[in-house]
Amino acid sequence: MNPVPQKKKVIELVGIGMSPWTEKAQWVLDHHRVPYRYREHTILLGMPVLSARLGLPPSEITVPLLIESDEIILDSFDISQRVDARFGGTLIPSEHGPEIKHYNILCDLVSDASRALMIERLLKDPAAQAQTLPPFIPGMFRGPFRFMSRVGAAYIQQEFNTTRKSPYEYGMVMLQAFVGLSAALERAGGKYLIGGGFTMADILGAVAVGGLRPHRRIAEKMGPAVLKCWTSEELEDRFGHLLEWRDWVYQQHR
Ligand SMILES: N[C@@H](CCC(=O)N[C@@H](CS)C(=O)NCC(=O)O)C(=O)O
Repeated sequence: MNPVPQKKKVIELVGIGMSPWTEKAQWVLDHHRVPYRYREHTILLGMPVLSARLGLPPSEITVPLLIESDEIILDSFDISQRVDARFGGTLIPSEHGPEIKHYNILCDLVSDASRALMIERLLKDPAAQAQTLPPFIPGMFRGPFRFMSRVGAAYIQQEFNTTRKSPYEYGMVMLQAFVGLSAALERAGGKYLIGGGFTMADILGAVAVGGLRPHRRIAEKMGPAVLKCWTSEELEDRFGHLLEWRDWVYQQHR
């Protein structure tokens, strides 16, 4: 008798296409060529369905999240660690674990600052508000429905307390992180941050540099006004070398 065929487990990643946290987790999955299904999360509107599906209160849910069978992993770095460990640990070699965790903190600080600044800019820019509406809203309604983007932005502002620092202070967080990253890169010889080869540190550094200006891969998912909201023009010139490095890392490894 033939055994009953097992239903193939499909890994699912729920994320937000323009989010640096999603980019981090997705890069690790793609690097290891893991087959998975990607589902775009719609801020606010998508939460009731996600919450019902996962059996978790909305307050406990952030994206990206990875669903595999009955297991849910709710943090981008936890997803990265889990996926990498299963596929040989080449991105996070154990001897470099602590250093890589440090780069994750740097990446989180920059992502948190760039999200806060992006929301500040979005709330002042009607064109960006129209461009961030979900794709199912038809063109003629995008103007009148801009308020939905403002509600979504206010929700993120409250959920992640993004007004706890002033824009100036967020700018300083980014500046300090990029000064540190520049020094680390120079110390390491200008190519890879740790050990002379590609690791999770380079993914985290490259994703963090997205706080200056998103990479083309992410930028092409946005309208021009939204891209402007995600761009820190006042820092771009000073850290042009980091943008060049980031583009090189993407070209080689993404
Ligand atoms: N520590 C988390 C943070 C992720 C995070 O802040 N995600 C935001 C992206 S803007 C989110 O889930 N927002 C959607 C929501 O709260 O509905 C991680 O690394 O995955």
